[in-house]
Amino acid sequence: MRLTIRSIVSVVAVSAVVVTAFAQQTNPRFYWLGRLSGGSESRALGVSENGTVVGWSLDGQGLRRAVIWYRNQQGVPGAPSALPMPQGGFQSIAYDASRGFRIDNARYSPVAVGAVQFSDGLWSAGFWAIGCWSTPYGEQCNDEIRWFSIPGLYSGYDHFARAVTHNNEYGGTPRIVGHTGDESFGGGLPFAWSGTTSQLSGSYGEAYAFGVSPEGSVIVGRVDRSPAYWLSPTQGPFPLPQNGPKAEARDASSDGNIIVGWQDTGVGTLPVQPCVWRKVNNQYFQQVLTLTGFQGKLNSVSADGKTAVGFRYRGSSSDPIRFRDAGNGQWNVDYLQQTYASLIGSGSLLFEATAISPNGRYIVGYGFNGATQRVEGFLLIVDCRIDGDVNQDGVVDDQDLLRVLFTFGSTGTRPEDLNGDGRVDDADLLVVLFNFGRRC
Ligand SMILES: [Ca+2]
Ligand SMILES: [Ca+2]
Repeated sequence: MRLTIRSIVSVVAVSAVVVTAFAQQTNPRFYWLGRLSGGSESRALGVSENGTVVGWSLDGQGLRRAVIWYRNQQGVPGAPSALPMPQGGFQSIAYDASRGFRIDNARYSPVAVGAVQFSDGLWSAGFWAIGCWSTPYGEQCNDEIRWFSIPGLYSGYDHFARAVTHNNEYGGTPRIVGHTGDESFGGGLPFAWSGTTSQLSGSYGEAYAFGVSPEGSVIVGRVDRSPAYWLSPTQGPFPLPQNGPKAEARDASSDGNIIVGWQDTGVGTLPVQPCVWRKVNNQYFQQVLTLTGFQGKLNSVSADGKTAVGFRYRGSSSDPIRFRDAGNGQWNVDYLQQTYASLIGSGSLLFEATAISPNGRYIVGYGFNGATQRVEGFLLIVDCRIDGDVNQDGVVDDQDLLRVLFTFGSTGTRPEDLNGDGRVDDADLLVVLFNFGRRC
């Protein structure tokens, strides 16, 4: 029965993708993220709603260490901080980040999910957070961020926690998803953790959970060589239409109506294509986002399903792509290297966009930093506009307040007239005060 439905919904629409240059009216920012001391390279793999970035950096011994980049009061990311290594661990990776979540009587924030490799060689899935618990004496918290191993996984296998919900902002079910094994080896089994660990339902030889929607209602991944989704640990896997021998779902929008990933058609010299699965009338339709001579993959999508990021192959290298829903069934594509060329600077090359925050404000990835001559993670703040930021430096502070006060009573078009009514008055002052301290 499922096969019949599947063949009906396997409508492959090759989309006309429009390449456009986007006007930069949003005061975007771009930052290279550096490396751990002595390390030769880094990757940014995940970003939370408030622009905290996670990933890995090589350390002085050439080992991978999970790192987190916090941002200062002005919104500028600092040097990477190594996430704590649990006893017996020697390598680690952080794949995704959220501001935090609450499960039963525990609260965790911020949360970086990933894996630690222990001295027996096996990778163990878990997360880093400051944990707090309600007790009869009030809430008790860890002093600092620590590693929490996800219990109840199969012993003797590698495990990787790949994605986390962003439910501080979206409600829903707090959830971490991941899989056993390495992508390059067979035998993966997907799991989900919501305080307790569940194996995702289904009978398969090889399956992975790579992504979860921001509020946890849709888990996406792959079963054998086909893209799939789950609605809960016990509901699924449900197939997504594919065209070719292999395809993979990587991330989902908040309502689950948009799932992004890629497929390999197995045909020709450019077989790997970015894909969007769009749910219409309770059926998913596949849309292949392709241009002539274009191959690539999508990694991540915003909560509203309107912006997806990934990369296209360019010979032996690659370059980050961004697709934006044009609202008429078509998608606009742009290349971050070109769109933000003036911010990135000459001599630097971006390779891949690995994630976009659910609010669409932050994009992370990695590339070649011409200034350091190293491969490093990057953070692109796409939209740096904040109400009340008169001088457009990305933060609402006393400078903005003074600008309004010193021009109080002026008329005409000026930046201090924040509500655009032609007059600087108490209404504009209130805009600054209500947003005081906010940063992009
Ligand atoms: Ca300001
Ligand atoms: Ca005004």
